[in-house]
Parts: sequence; C-alpha cells; structure tokens
Amino acid sequence: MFDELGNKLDAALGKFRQRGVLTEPMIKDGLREVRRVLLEADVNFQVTRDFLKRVQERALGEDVLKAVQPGQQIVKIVHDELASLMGDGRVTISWTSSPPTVVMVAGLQGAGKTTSVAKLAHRWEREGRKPMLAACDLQRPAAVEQLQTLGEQIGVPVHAGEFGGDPVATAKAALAAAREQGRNVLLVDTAGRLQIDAPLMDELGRIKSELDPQEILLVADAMTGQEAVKIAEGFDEALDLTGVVLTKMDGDARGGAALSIRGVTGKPIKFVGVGEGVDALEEADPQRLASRILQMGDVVGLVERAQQAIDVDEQEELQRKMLGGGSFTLGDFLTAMRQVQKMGPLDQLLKMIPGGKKLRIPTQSMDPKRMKHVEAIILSMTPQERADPKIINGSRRARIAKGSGRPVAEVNRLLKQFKEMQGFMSAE
Ligand SMILES: Nc1nc2c(ncn2[C@@H]2O[C@H](COP(=O)(O)OP(=O)(O)OP(=O)(O)O)[C@@H](O)[C@H]2O)c(=O)[nH]1
Ligand SMILES: [Mg+2]
Repeated sequence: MFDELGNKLDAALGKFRQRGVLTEPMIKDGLREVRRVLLEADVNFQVTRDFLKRVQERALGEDVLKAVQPGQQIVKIVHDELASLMGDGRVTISWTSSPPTVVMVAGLQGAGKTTSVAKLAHRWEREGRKPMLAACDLQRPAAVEQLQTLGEQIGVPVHAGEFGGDPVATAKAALAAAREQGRNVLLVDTAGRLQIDAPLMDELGRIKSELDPQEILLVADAMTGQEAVKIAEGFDEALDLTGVVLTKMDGDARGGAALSIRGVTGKPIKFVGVGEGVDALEEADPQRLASRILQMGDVVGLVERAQQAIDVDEQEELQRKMLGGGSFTLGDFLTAMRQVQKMGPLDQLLKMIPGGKKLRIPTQSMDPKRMKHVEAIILSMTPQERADPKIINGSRRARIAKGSGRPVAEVNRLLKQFKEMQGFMSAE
C-alpha cells in the first residue's frame, strides 16, 4: 500500500530531518519536492496545492524555525495534514434504530462491489449483527452465483433475483425478506458498467428510492488513481453518496485516489479493501493511513489484525504453556504458527511496525511455502511424537521425512529449532 509514494515522501522529508536548523527558503524548497512527489502519485492538482499551502502556513507560522527539532516538526505537520486530507477521524456506518439498516453499493464494473459487500457482511456478522445479502446485479450472467458462493463461504443468507429480472423488484423483495427473517443489516449488491451512463444511474436511483438506504457506498478501485475522483463525483451527483470503499489498496496504487477523493467530493473513505479474501477489509482511519504513507507504521492496525486472526482461548492456552505452566509441544508450535499466518503475509505485517520496513528480517523464513513444509512435517508425526520429540529417533525421522515428502535434514533442522525454542521458554 502506497509503497512508492511512501518511499519518495520519506526521501523528500528526510532532507528536513537531517538538518538541525531550517531556514524559510529551505522549507519552501523541501515542500516543492513534496509537491512533486504528490503530483507524481496522481494526487489531484487542486488538492495538492491546498495541502501544501496549509503545510507551509503552519510550518512558517508555528515557530518551527525556532523548534529544537524543526525537521521532525515539519514531518508531523505533513502527517497531520495528510490525515486531514482523508478525513476528520474515523467515520462509521449510521445504523438505524428501526432495522434493517440498508447499505447499498454502487460503482463501475470490476471495481469490487460484490467482493466488498461480502467482506462487509462478514465483518458485521462477526461483530454480532445479522446481515443479509441482496443480489441485485441481474445483468451480468454469473453475478448472482458469485454472490451466492460468497454468501455460503461466510455463512450469510443471500436473497437473489432472477438473471435478466428487475433489480428494483428484487431489492424490494429482499428488504421484505430481511424484515421477515429478522436480519438487521441488508447489503445490496448492484450492477456495474464500464462507464457512468444514464440507464445505470436510473436503475440505482430507483433502487435507492425503493429502499431508502442509510448508506450508499461508492466502491472505487484505488488503482484508477485520480480518475476515481471523477467517478466519485458522477455517482455522488446522482445518488448523494454517504461514503467510499476504496478497493485494491494492496496493489501498487499510487495514492492519488486515496488522497484526492475526500478533498474533491467531501465524501469520506469508510473502508479500504486490501486483498481478494473475505477478511481483506479494513476500516479507513485517516490518521493510520497517513502514518502508513509516511512509513511510520500502523500499530493499531497490527493489533486489530491480531485480534481478528487469533482465537482467544487458543492464545491463552499457548501463553500459559509458553510461560512454563505446561509443556509446549510441537502441536502447540503448529497452532502458534497458524495463528501468525492468519494475520496475513509477513511483509505486509512488517510494514505496519514502525520502522519495520527497514528491519532486515529474512521474510523467507516465514515464506508460506516453507510454513507449509513445517506443517507437513509436524502433521506426519504421531501425537506422542509431537508431545515428546525426544522419542524421535533415526528411524522415526526417516518415517516422518517420507510421510511429509521433505528431506531428513529438514526434519532434523525443525527438531533442533524447536528444542532451542523450548530452551528459551524454560529459561524465562
Ligand atoms: N487485490 C484485490 N482484489 C480485489 C479487491 N476487491 C476486489 N478485488 C478483485 O477484483 C475483481 C472484481 O471484483 P468484484 O467484486 O467481482 O467486482 P464488481 O464491482 O462486483 O464487478 P461487476 O459485478 O462485474 O461490476 C475480483 O477478482 C476481486 O477478487 C481488493 O481489495 N484487493
Ligand atoms: Mg459484481
């Protein structure tokens, strides 16, 4: 997310950081560099200009020049202003007091609407709500099926229309079904087009007037850069959006969309999509996004991921064992490893740790393929062997190697590493 923009801004701001004393021309010079970086990242021209004006005013006005660490202070100003470009803090969903809360999505073809409604439903279901999905894209063959498959995967019911049928009638029927079945959130998936056109807007407008949704979220692809802003303006004019879901932020989006959408349309980014899986959705938090752009890490995001991925009971049990309250077995090791894996790819996690990108952790040691090998080796052991690896003699090693399809040397290495780990724990 924002790798290139982050690196370049880091370089531009690095000049400030290095200097003990800053003069006004130095500040102006440095900010020109920031401007170039933002424009290169496809941030809207007007947004960039206003942004720099604010940064410069503050930098020259707040006695930065007399500060002990003027460079750090400028970095902080840039951080704060970046955050306020994207919003004034977290904006949440407005839940209605007379359920179901209706959340409708709109957007161009392939933006990620269907995936995003499934992700949202999954998130809310885990928060204890009772979502229902409405399949109102009746124009693309297989669209209904796609949503049904996702619904099954996350265990959320889907109310679907017939291919070629009337999406407005389907939306209406879905709302009635949600009421009847006591579902308190209705998420409405809609059809997309290659570009904004009148029939699409008309259809969306009619669904809107039928359902009177609490939320109308534009799903926009971050990879489209500044173009996303134009799209947002078009949809906003027709539908009066309540917010935006910015998808594909895991790709190499340059940042233009994320930094310009709110500035131009005034509509907040509420969620960001960071992958194809149903878990790959985060609440957008301007402060945190700004920290990530400036590579200051995202500790809150990290904790949130851990909370979502980790089973609390499992975790407590592991902790007890690690602290010496029980014997930590290879089976526990496998559980711990799986928990870390569930949090996401290690290179993504490292970026969320302040300075993590600069840590030279050999990510190949957590390479999913290698993890799979370790898993295969442990699964080829008997429960007895997992509990007490000391009994694993030469012939057992050969059997485990054969069973897992890995060389004996690798089995040996794992056993050795595990023994060292156990040593650490008992030393605590
Ligand atoms: N990497 C990544 N891929 C995503 C994300 N969101 C959606 N996708 C992928 O983008 C493609 C299109 O997603 P859909 O949800 O089908 O898009 P849509 O807007 O419903 O498309 P139409 O129904 O054809 O208009 C799929 O391959 C998704 O897996 C994301 O946040 N990250
Ligand atoms: Mg779709």
